[in-house]
Amino acid sequence: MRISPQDGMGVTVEGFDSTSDNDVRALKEAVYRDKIVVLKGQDLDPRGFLALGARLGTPQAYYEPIYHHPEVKEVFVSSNVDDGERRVGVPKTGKFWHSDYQFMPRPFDITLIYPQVVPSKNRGTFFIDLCKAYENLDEDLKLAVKGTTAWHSVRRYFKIRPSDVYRPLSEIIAEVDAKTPPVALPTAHAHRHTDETILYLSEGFTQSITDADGREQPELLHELLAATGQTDTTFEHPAIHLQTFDKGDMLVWDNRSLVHRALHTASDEPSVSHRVTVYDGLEA
Ligand code: 7UC
Ligand code: FE
Repeated sequence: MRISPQDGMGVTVEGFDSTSDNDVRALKEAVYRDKIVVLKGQDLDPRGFLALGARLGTPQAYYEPIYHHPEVKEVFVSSNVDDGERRVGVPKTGKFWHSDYQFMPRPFDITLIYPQVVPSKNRGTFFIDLCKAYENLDEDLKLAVKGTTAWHSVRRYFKIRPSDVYRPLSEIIAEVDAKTPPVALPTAHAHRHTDETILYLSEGFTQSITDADGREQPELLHELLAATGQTDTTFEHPAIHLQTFDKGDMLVWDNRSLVHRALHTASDEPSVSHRVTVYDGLEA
């Protein structure tokens, strides 16, 4: 396989062979070193896609079954295609800054996205590197982050399921809060697989930051989100990388270092993506 750097962030890989131990090892190294890897010219069915994910770690099926691929539950389906009968997957997923499973006790280590039906315009995913973001904080903010805790929740972006129709909203919210209570992590913490410090917060899932005495620090949260580029509605902040893709490309990224945000086509063109997420190392 041949690795070439991209402008801004990440690498592209030509000639990746998902059955080669050497290629899989090199892919994993590239994910933690370069953060985003675009594998060109992949041709895998959902089972083959899951098998590749399983070579990078332990795949996890998404906790809400409405996202599951009908044959392979570990494959998460994002799709705006609705034939009026049986819909597969969920439309407009991840259209906000986040890291996958950031609202769970353990977020995923690696995410793989494999676009299946690729619209002609407005396709891609925005990324921001939260390790770089920590490095670039001014000393005052670094000091302010020390000893604080960030709280993450799915509440703002939990999607109503077909089975929720006619249920009281209060009951659904109570269910979400019981099933996925907010999780706490040190705002800045060490990456599990590198020696970098991650400023682990997102505009979509981080609901608050508390100081060592448990007091909420809303201004600090806002300042940090702004410093990382996550409040820039023009997406021109220098930290933002737009990753585009063509049919056959597979995107593999370090889900702990990066926050991402899907760019969904504004037209009615069909768009379908498959996703596999894995834990790399099962110890907590
Ligand atoms: O529909 C979605 O945007 C899914 C989102 C709430 N969670 C994706 C994840 O893996 O955290
Ligand atoms: Fe996502």
